[in-house]
Amino acid sequence: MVLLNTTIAGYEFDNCLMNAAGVCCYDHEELTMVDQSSAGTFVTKSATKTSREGNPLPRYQAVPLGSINSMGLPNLGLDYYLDYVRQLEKQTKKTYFLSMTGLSKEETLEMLKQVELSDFKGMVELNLSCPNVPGKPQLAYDLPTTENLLTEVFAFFTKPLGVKLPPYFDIAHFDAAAEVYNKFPLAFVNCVNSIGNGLIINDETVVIKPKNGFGGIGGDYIKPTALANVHAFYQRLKPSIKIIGTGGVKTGRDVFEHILCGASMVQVGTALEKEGVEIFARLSQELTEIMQEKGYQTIEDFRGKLQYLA
Ligand code: RRO
Repeated sequence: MVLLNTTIAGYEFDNCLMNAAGVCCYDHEELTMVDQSSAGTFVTKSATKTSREGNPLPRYQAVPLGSINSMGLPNLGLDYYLDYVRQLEKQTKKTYFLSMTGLSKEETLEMLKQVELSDFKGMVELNLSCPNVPGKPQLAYDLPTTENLLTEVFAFFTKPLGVKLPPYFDIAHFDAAAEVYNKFPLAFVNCVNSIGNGLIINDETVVIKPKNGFGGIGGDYIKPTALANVHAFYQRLKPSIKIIGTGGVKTGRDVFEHILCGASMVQVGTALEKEGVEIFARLSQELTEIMQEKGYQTIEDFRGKLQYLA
């Protein structure tokens, strides 16, 4: 008998798979589809205080090995997502993730105060890594500013909160980033957001309009980077900070590898956009078959147990 359940910050999930923020989570209709699929829960599109239209179209393009996007944070505003999740919480025992990111420190703190004062029972995923708002660098590449923000957040915020991180690419940066995140009572870190500011070209022309074609890369291109970030933070963070693995997941084998690197939960972005919510049943089946072959009954039997060459 194989079980795919998992735990983050003491909260139980029947299935370790869910959507990645930004995919299938813009409105009630999309969120309901994930909620009613085999996924263990959902995360909402990163919300700002008020709704945003985002960048001009075309702003997302799938290609054979992945995707590029420069959505520019289109969302329906914090109230919309908070109200919807609070309504669902009255009907089920599931724990949901609310993603948010302020356009300034003040906006982030104001939104978190609103969530703190509400009766929301789930977890917050604070997005420190949006690569696509013109003129706004990714916060998590500026560690002193990130530390300053998290210090102010945890001065008042008492609900479970984790952070969505961009990929880091240097061992010294893994060390420095982990030192900062270990200072806080984070429920989780989510590795990784898209690899920022790539370019995909068709014939002689870029494939998305904003930022002259520069955009966040997802899909097959980013799996090795995602696995490295999951494992680097698994090795460095205190055990109370769980890891959510995101990046390049389109088969049960990809899910297995994220868990082997240390992920307690695994999110699906580009492949969910391509295949739809049926992907969660397929990935669950494929992961179950791998676990059966290997004699694993739960994901804890192999989580983090990546082997090294002697
Ligand atoms: O909306 C976006 O352009 C976007 C966001 Br907020 C993010 O965190 N990651 C991404 O690839 N796109």
